[in-house]
Amino acid sequence: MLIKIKNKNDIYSSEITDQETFKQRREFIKQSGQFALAAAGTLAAPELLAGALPTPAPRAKIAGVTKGPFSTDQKPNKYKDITNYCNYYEFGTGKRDPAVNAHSLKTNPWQVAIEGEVEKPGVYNLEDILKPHDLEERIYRFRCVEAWSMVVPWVGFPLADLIKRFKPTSKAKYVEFQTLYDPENMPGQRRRILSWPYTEGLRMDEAMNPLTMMVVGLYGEVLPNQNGAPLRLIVPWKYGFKSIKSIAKIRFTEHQPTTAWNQSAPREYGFYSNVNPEVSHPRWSQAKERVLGSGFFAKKAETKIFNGYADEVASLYTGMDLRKFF
Ligand SMILES: Nc1nc2c(c(=O)[nH]1)N[C@H]1C(S)=C(S)[C@@H](COP(=O)(O)O)O[C@H]1N2
Ligand SMILES: [Mo]
Repeated sequence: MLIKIKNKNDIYSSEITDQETFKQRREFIKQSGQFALAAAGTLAAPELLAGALPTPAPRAKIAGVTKGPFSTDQKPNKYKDITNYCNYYEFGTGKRDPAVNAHSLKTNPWQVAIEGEVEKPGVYNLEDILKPHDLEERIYRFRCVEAWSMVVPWVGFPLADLIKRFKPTSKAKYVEFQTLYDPENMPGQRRRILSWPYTEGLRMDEAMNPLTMMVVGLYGEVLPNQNGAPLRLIVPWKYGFKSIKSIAKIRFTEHQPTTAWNQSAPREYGFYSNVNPEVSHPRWSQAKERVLGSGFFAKKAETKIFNGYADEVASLYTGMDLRKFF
């Protein structure tokens, strides 16, 4: 990721690319004068380090998980890579930082506030949020805006099923999500990297699409903190930053919500953020991706429109100019 630094006390970042050449990175280190952050950036190739990655402690197995629809037949990435190569700025901007730091997140007890244009608002215990839902495993492709991708066996259930239970009103056109705000246990929130809490949003039809998942597990086990425990979103046809972690609030709104990355860099991160090889990020192409685990020197893969999920979601955007609504 490319981190722009104004001065020591005013650190803000734009989403970051690890597709950059090492030369650019060195240039950036020179310019930024912040070696610590830049050094974290040089760890952006887990393949090179694979041998050195710690095996994460096993988490509790989730019982009664069935095979869900929409799974890709691509081979999932290793648990080690998925849990050691994360973006979770509340725990640091380096890919390894969340694995090292996210143990300080307290996921129990956990509550989720349901707010806004909805018939059954309230603050619900996580158990009550999860109770009625059967859990399924879906192996999804996942594409970060930084032009790397991986394949992940998530455990969860369709967001649509949860939304229906709370009965949105006819005014509910969008859904906004917020991560927990807890600067004491989330050290990144003590720095002005983004405007906290991390916020994301979907149009109602995107939220109701059967691909959109509420996720509680990974590889059949309870989700590790660094991957967004205890409850996160997964929207597989959008860039990774839409898939907000550790959700503490779900708000139904009439108007399009602001999102953390759009607020921080509106020219770079739009509301829709659909994976689209034809629409470049202002600072890099989105045409190709590096598949994690394929080796740092492996040929890059072609990025597919909607991350390969066009059959399921292209119709949501009929008539929209995807360059304008990026
Ligand atoms: N709260 C929160 N959610 C977040 C992020 C974050 O920094 N904070 N990073 C996003 C980005 S940029 C990506 S690519 C994915 C990464 O998910 P993973 O670490 O489980 O692969 O989480 C997204 N959700
Ligand atoms: Mo990302």
